[in-house]
Amino acid sequence: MSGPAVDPQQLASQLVAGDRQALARAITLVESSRLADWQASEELLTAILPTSKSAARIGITGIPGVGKSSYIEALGCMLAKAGKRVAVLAIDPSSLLSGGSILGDKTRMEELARMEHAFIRPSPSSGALGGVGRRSREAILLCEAAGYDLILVETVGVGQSESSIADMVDCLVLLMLAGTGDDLQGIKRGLLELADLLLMHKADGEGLEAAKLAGKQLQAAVNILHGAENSRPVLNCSSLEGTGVAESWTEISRQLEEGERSGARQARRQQQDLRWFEQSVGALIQERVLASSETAEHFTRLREAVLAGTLHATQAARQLAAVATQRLPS
Ligand SMILES: Nc1nc2c(ncn2[C@@H]2O[C@H](COP(=O)(O)OP(=O)(O)OP(=O)(O)O)[C@@H](O)[C@H]2O)c(=O)[nH]1
Ligand SMILES: [Mg+2]
Repeated sequence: MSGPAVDPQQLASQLVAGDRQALARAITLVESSRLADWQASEELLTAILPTSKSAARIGITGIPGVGKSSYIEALGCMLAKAGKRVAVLAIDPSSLLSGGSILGDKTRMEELARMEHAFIRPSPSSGALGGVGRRSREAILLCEAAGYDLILVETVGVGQSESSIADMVDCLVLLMLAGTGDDLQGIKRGLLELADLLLMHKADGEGLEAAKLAGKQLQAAVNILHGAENSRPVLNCSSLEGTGVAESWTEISRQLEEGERSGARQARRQQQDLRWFEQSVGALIQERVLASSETAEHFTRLREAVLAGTLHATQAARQLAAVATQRLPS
């Protein structure tokens, strides 16, 4: 963050009171990689913790262009009109290349963006593995504290992202396209296993029949994957025409209610929190270690050696750990 120092307590109370600009500023603060913002960020998160309500967290994933933003626009508008407060965290993978957040997603959610009870936030993925923003979890907590009922997290479902997105939501929706080959469109089997609901998207116009057929085939494949008893539903959906959107919501809310009743949702969140803690420890230690310019230089040299093949990755990591621990106060 630039400009004058923020007052985390003030920011927290504005955010809890429903001030959308305060929420946007708060997310910027927790996303900041500036060391100087860390403390304010922690104070902010501590301040909002007691007020955090439990919103439903829903992940929307799928290959680029499958229609994630369009689906969120259709679903979000439907829910906002029904009186729900909807927050969207769109993790923009293109920012990996540009180094900044691109507002493209915002334009594909035009109606939702104009709605009084909606909040849309494109976030850079900060180069973190997997297209899920480095601080997406904190952003989710901030949206919850701001009183949103539903948090929709859009992320592109390629590469490493499957486990990270599944690790922060209560329900993961995977959008698929018919007729793009048997390779599951570059989507890893892992993601297919993790999806709680699958949508055969763009089931409209000339693509309708192909989508219906592909949907049936996908359902058969998912039944084998999970066993028929424990399978996940595949639904046809067109965000363009609005067909299947309400049905998809019926299924999502059924799963959320079922998870609430059985305790599965709470158990899932506990596991997610544990993994979050463990990952954070790793990431923080790395950040702290590299905060010293001497160790950072060492790190860069070792990286080059690994790249050149003159040093084995494990060896390099051990060497860095040895240097770093020498520097740590005992
Ligand atoms: N026929 C049809 N086209 C759609 C539908 N939904 C989206 N599209 C089109 O598909 C294209 C991509 O839609 P987006 O919603 O931007 O897809 P996305 O998955 O968010 O894309 P990225 O964020 O770039 O990964 C756009 O040209 C949309 O108009 C649909 O239900 N039917
Ligand atoms: Mg999109």
